[in-house]
Amino acid sequence: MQENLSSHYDHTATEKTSQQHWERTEAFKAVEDATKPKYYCLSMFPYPSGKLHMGHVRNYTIGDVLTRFHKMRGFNVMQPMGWDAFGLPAENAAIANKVPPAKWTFDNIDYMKGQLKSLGFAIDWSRELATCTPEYYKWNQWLFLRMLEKGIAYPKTQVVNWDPVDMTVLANEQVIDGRGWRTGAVVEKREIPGYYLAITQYAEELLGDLDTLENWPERVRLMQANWIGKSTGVRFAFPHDIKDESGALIGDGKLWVFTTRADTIMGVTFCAVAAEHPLATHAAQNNPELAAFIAKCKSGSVMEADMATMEKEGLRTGLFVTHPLTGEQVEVWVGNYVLMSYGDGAVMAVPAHDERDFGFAKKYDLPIKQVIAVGDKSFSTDAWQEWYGSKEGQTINSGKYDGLGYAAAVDAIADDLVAKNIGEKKTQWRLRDWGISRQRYWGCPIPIIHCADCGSVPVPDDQLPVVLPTDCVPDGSGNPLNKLSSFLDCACPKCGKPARRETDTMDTFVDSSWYYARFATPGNDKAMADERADYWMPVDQYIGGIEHAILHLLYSRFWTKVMGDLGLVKYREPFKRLLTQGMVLNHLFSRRSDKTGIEWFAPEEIDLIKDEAGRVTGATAKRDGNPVDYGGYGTMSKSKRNGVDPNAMIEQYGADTSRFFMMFTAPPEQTLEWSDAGIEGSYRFLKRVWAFGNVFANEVRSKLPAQRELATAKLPDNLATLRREIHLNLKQANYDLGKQQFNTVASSCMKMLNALEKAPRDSSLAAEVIEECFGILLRVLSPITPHITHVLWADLGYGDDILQATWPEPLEAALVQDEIELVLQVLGKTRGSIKVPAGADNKAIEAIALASEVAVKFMEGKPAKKVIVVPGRLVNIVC
Ligand code: ANZ
Ligand code: ZN
Repeated sequence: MQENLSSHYDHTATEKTSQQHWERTEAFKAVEDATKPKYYCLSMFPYPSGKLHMGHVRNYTIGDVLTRFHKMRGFNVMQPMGWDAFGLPAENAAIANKVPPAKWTFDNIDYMKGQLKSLGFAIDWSRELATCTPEYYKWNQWLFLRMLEKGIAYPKTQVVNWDPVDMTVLANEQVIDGRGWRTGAVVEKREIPGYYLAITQYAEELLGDLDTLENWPERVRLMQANWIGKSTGVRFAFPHDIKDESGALIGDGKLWVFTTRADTIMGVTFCAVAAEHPLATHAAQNNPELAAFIAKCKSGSVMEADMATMEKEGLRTGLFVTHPLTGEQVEVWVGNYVLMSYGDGAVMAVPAHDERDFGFAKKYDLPIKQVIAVGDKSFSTDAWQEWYGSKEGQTINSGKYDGLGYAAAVDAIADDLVAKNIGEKKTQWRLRDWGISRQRYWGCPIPIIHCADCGSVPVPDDQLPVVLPTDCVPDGSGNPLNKLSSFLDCACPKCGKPARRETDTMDTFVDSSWYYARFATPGNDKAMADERADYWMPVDQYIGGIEHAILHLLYSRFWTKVMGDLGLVKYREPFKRLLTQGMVLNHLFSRRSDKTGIEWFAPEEIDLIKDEAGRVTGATAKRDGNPVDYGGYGTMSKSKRNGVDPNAMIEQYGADTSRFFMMFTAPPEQTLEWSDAGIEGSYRFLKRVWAFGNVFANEVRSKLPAQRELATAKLPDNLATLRREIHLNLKQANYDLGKQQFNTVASSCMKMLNALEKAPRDSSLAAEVIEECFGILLRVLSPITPHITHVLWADLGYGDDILQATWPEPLEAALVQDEIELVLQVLGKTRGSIKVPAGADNKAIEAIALASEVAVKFMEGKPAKKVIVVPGRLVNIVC
């Protein structure tokens, strides 16, 4: 026990002491231990972009609170950290600063690791990994080769963005308004070979297993389900006799389409095909206008989100196909809203019942034929009505199918198409296979060797890893590996002749698809995952941003299932529970000018104008006093200059204050609005905790009896009330921790401190109650603010290490109330209240009520006819 607790709260010293203690005792080193329940807590690892932003701080604080809470609850806890270290920003930095991406990346890692350490996170640094190291990415390559053997990885041509000036492939984010980000040249679409992973083979399992992820946010599961996009419908063909130049029937004389609304088949008035469809290509051969339209469609965006909102356009092909059930001739159009990558790249158009077809038919004056009726609602071609697309109605104008509901009509029509051998029911998936080839330098090399004689040959396992040279400095003109003979030139593993190495690297989503499993298998260079992964996996709690709701989580789930099928791991889902934290927001200030466009101001460059209620109504710039536009709260971002630097905050207020503010201000899933006042308030709270530590050291500790008596003593009212209040708050805090509502845990701590500050300190019993209650506060607070609680716990003599302390549970004895208060009514009118012993039965309560002063006064001497007791609430005397 140290006697000299400093009188003022020195966050820098406190944090240094605690962090040194954790380092010295290897407090967060995780060791497999079958005798304890394990808890693997993982926050999404950062990209080493340069420095942490507040979103990181929030993410990792949430993970740390959960980690520390579970550790104190007796779990064997692991919280690792690493670096998602490949990717484009390192190449861009290389171009700008002429340093190799490797150096930039490792410098950033050093710096950011220091920042993480200064926040006091309970991380097992012995498991640290960076995905750009050969020890790690060797296993990307190894698993890729296993996938290749199983047919899960396969080569296929892919469409890429081609910058004709730099002669290089651009990532989607390097294409700005259709032009290359560096050269400004109009980007072309090119077809080049690449490797794909057959995630679609797992579509059914990826969808079905979403049901087992009960502890994932509902909206994330929904987003995944929509992305996988299972739809059941009918695939059938319109026969035709359109032939190519060689006289062969195009597509064997069948135009295939996929529809979820086969019940509307008698309402088809035209067909529409995608710009890339063979019929479109054929029709364009002697139709320059159509050829130009197709070229325009191909160069445009293929984002599905854009498809929904863009202007629908099309052109006639002059070709006709035959309706399979009516035998009528149906005209074929090319439509920009038809995707080549979905279904068969063609649709049967039913303008009466499909909104896109409706818009298209109106625009080009094509027939609209109603074939579904809903009640007696009247159909008009003037404007689209929501009910036109309903599945609730019955077929009309459909010949022999008239009068059927949705399911019956689909069945009858599918049966007839099957009988004609021209269609069948089919399940269609929106999910596409995952193209992983990137024409970039700073990524994991794809382990393939190209030989003139043998073709594409996999690199043998004993030649792994294919090491990426780390001293290249890209200059923007394409992948430098293509000019590096020391990398390129190699011998063919099959025939031994000179051959060329593949220079494409893997999508960085590959790196993040299995890092969580590697954290459990550190240092093993013989296996991708070992029995330690069986112990730690799956991750019990995963925490990260909602922006990763779809791709990262889906790829990780897929990767896990592939590893499972290869017998490498025993689990089918990597993340048991998922928390998606909200964004960190701050005020936005800007000024528009004709010369420079929009100019953003950092909050510290601004004076706020507030109304009487303290609401911000406007702002002026400090530099010139002129008004700037106040844009409310927006996500912190570099470009809008409303970020707050974690370092500055840690220096001024300390890590504990930052952590407390993050937890206290909003529930973890919600957005968090930055506020200087909130930071100040958090700091003040911690100073009060420290001050109370001084009260304890100076006024309370000396009064503690050698033999503690609290367990058996009868407490006076004021002490019983204090103790009850602390235990009630503890009960609430434990409940909220279970629900991951850390903001209310923080407020329970504040309530505990309020109560403690008012506590009597005049007796040995009071000292004992304070000792117990402050000990509870310190432990409940410790996952959120671990430094201050570590020092107070040790220096006030509670124990050596608060991390080793047991988590407090509320005591029943402290929660019971000796007396409870009941409302007293006479003839149904509330007249006052009475106090009764907590365990009193109705008879005893009646007696106390009738004898009370209030009852005697308002009964006016009349005898009681009846006394009604509502337990715990009131007594009503009828007289
Ligand atoms: C006719 C029809 C009538 C349709 C109707 C809908 C309503 P989901 O549910 O997302 O699977 N479709 C099919 N292939 C397409 C493609 N390559 N590009 C654009 N649209 C395509 O969507 C299936 C529906 O999307 C299909 O059902 C088809 O339009 C369209 F009253 O067929 B429907
Ligand atoms: Zn060869």
